[in-house]
Amino acid sequence: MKKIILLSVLFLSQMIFAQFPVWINSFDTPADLQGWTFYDTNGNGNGWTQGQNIYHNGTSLAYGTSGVLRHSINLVPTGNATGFAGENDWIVSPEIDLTNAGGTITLAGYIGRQRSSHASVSRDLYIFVSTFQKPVPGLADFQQLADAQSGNGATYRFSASNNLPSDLTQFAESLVNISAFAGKKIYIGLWSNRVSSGGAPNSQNINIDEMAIYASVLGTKEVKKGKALSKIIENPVSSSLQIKLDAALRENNTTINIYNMGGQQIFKTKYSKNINVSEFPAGTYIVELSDAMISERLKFIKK
Ligand SMILES: [Ca+2]
Ligand SMILES: [Ca+2]
Repeated sequence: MKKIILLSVLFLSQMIFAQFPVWINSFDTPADLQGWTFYDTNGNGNGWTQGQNIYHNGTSLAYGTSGVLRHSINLVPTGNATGFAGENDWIVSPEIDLTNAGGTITLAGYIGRQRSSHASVSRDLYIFVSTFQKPVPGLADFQQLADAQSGNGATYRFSASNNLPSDLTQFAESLVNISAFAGKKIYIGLWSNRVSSGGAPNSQNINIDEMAIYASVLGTKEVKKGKALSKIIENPVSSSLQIKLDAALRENNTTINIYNMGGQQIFKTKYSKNINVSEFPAGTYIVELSDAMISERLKFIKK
């Protein structure tokens, strides 16, 4: 199942030349939703959640093996959540910092359906721009975006309905151009609702295997001026990449992702003081340090 996602990323990076990852969430573990805010607005105990994907195996609904962000009105193995007809649930991301991102900025979602009869898994996305007056949006700000499509942000739509794989355990790539938010700090809100008019899709039962933002231009300045940042102790690197971690990053929760200059992820591991990169070809790489709350990116050269 992973394979298609890696291929999708490969495809994306080939399609849009030199895409740098700015933000990636694989939704693989509950820790991946740290900092996200959940709103079960109709109070039925059912809403957006992290867990295994749900799909129909031909006989009944079952859990798959992918860690996803999902919204389901169907229960496993059968039946519906109580009060599903009134679903009106939101989830809002933590702040996503695009101050270092420019050029073409693409938001990618890897989306799967839960039943073969659900041809559409379109989902509106609401993007709120952080400002000095209102740095952190509340639910009402997103509801205003959804209602009037006004306010401090914009509406987009994930729409994977035309290229959904017939295999319900697989995911289709949906791309949204969010270049308008270059240099800004944003929040992404997802709404799962039963609105039947006005154009907002009312289909539920969605699995999102991964969301990512890629930029064609990445500033070289490091973000968060004036604060302690992670540092690469010796750069260029011969065999062991040594990183002194920013105190703001929680060591036990920090993941290391390494990308080549084509924007492809080539390595992932838990943080440790010495990371063996002796097998890497000589060249320039971007290492991303992330503890789900905070991400930092550093460049290094492999000798
Ligand atoms: Ca709900
Ligand atoms: Ca995943």
